[in-house]
Amino acid sequence: MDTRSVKTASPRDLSRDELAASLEWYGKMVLARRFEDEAEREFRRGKIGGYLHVYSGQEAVAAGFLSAIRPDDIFFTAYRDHAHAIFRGAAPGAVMAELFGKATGLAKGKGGSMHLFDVAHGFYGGYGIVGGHIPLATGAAYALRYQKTERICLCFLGDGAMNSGSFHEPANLAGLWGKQGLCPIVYIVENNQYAMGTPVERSSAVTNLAGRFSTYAIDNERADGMDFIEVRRLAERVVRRVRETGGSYAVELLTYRFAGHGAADLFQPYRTKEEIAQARSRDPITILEDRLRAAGALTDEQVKRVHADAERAVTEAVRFAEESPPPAPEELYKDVYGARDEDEKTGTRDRGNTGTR
Ligand SMILES: Cc1ncc(C[n+]2csc(CCOP(=O)(O)OP(=O)(O)O)c2C)c(N)n1
Ligand SMILES: [Mg+2]
Repeated sequence: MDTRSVKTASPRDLSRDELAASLEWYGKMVLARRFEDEAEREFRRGKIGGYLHVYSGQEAVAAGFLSAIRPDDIFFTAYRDHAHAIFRGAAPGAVMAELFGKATGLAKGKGGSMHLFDVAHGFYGGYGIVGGHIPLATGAAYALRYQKTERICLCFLGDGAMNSGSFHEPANLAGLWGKQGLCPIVYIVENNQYAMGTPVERSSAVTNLAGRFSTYAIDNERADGMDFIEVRRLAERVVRRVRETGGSYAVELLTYRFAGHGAADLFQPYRTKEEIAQARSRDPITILEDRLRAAGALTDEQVKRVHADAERAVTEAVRFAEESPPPAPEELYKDVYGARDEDEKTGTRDRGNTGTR
């Protein structure tokens, strides 16, 4: 499906709840975009080590789904994870401090951009190994039913991740367990059309990615991922179904990443400027802004205020990250596999013993 051909519904059909949620999430999406722009700048200033992948362009996907789940639900995603954390309630300062490798970061400065973690908000990470989180999310969904809760799990994954072996094994189990009402998971494929520089049609013989879930008897659908209100409607329907039945479900949302794959992908030789410009003409923030304006719910003044608030929050996040200390040396062997209990107490460890236990 070409996302450019999707029509936006009439603004007058927005319910009161939808209007309130849309206003709130418009602010969050503007904040996430501003955060990502700044993160890229800080990377170039040498403030952020390791690697950095920004989410700009894809905001309506995570926003739509995370606005539709309960506070006690959980979710997993890959390495393009800053916005997911902020959307779910992590302080922008704690996210920026993690990118800076500081002790006040969301993962104590030891995870970095790709490994955000915020269990208090149901966010189980942030994973750098493509497809590596899919088995974990599937097992977690099973555990939620096994423990007889009504909680559900969201698993965001990229189009590229669907070609990994670690996609197929859990998908098979999710189909199987889901039929027994034991796997309340929604797989949300963020089809941004590329895995690094490889377009979907060069990495998968079947380009209807939603349909590939049918192989495992997981019901699925495909939709536009650029309109927050439509994604949220879809999310509410799907989340309700998964919660009620305990069955698994998959959605493929068509979206686009506006920036390079990662901070080092400056020239993007695999796509044209025209293609990027065309995708940007359906910017999810502009689409939501237009819908809210058309509904008479957003004025120029409010838009200005939302942007000023985001600017202030991000400036404050950078200040917080800059001023925070790095992790203390004795933190080095904490929270890692293989540290012995007594070593954890003393903060020392035999460097010869690197085996995991
Ligand atoms: C197991 C593994 N293989 C390869 C890589 C290198 N790699 C990093 S991102 C990426 C592309 C993933 O694309 P997709 O799942 O579509 O996510 P997107 O970056 O588009 O959000 C690859 C191949 C990796 N991190 N892990
Ligand atoms: Mg992709």
